[in-house]
Amino acid sequence: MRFRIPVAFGGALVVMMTALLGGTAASAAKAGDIGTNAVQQYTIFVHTANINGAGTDATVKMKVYGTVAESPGYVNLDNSADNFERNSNDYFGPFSWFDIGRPDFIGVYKGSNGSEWYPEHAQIYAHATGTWYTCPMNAYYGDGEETRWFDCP
Ligand SMILES: [Ca+2]
Ligand SMILES: [Ca+2]
Repeated sequence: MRFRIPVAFGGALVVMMTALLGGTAASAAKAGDIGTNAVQQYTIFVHTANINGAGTDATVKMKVYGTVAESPGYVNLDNSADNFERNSNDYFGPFSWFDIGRPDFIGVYKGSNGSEWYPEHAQIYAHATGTWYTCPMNAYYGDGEETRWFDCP
């Protein structure tokens, strides 16, 4: 058993690498044909509201709950830009996850290592189907650590 598990995991990694190296929606859709365990790519977008004091430098993490599965834990949302500033559009990823189905709702964590934050909405892009899913937020996060959940209708 100890030998067989890494072999199966290696197979999953090959699929993941193929999806990453292929990089196109077509190759991702092809990976999606394998079954519910297929690795697919997702990009996360967050728009911070254009209101006074909306921006933050705090750590922000997100978990996406789909109709089939969930993203693997809370994903740290960060890139080389100064993220989550007032009226900013931040894109993260693409992330390679096992197929989650249709994004149903999201959990969004904000750390206490930054000021208040007022995100307007998030969007999840499923590369395999070329579909954006919108999750309205319009939420006020205070200075402290907090996790909130939002539907993606
Ligand atoms: Ca910031
Ligand atoms: Ca950053």
